[in-house]
Amino acid sequence: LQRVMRDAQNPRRPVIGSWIMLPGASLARMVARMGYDFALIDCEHGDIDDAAMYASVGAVAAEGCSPVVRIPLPHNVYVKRALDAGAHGILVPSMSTVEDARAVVSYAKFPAVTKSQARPKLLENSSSPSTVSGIRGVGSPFAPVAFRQTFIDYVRTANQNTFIAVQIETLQGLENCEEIAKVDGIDMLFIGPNDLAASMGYPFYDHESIPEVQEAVQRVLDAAKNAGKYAGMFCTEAKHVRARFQQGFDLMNLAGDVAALNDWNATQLAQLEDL
Ligand code: 3PY
Repeated sequence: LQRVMRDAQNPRRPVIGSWIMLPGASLARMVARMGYDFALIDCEHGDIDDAAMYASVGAVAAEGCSPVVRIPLPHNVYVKRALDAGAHGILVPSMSTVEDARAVVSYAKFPAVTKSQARPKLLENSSSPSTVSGIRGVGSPFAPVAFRQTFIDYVRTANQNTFIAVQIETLQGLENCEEIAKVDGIDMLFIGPNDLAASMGYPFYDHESIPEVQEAVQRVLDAAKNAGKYAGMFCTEAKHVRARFQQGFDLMNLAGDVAALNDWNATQLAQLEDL
């Protein structure tokens, strides 16, 4: 995903993904073949447990699409499981403080090479891939498969390659978004517009129609761009993806499996209502 994001800057194009809320490798494989840049496996609100997450991540990666896991909370165990399964990136919901943002980065990054004399033999030719250092444990044999790398190449380059996106979707997160964006290792601010609107006092509203929420959206976009980071937005229709891309966002999802199932059935059934 890091490479996809970089390549999408020049010439500029939107990076687009689909949201997976249902378990199953077959479904994940199907979505991954639809032409999206990434598939978001939603372990926050989706019906996807740890075993299903592993299966979906592997299936998406095998199709050459980037698996991104939305973890339930900014906790070490969720970051570890998602990255060890082979997620190319994580999306962390409800990021509200700089401290939590720094903690997530440390969970997601291996310790950086700091003592050249003490480098293990196999790593002897590696340069420290990132200035960001963390506490992630080395050991998953599955993540290298998802990146089509050898184990040692994966460990050497993972700090550079794993993509960390955090969701700004609370009032506190909005207040701190400029500082969160500056945290080294955070790659993207991603807006959860429904939660953001709810935390601003507008639950159950169409956030597109509330000027105050749209000002907040612009503020988060500016915070990301001023920090030299990517900006992402949750979208539910192609026209929203187009508009947000034109506004300056880099990455958008187009709501996925459950939404498509609901919409298609509702539309078709409505056409038969007169019978
Ligand atoms: C939001 O809109 O709040 C989201 O997080 C999308 O799932």
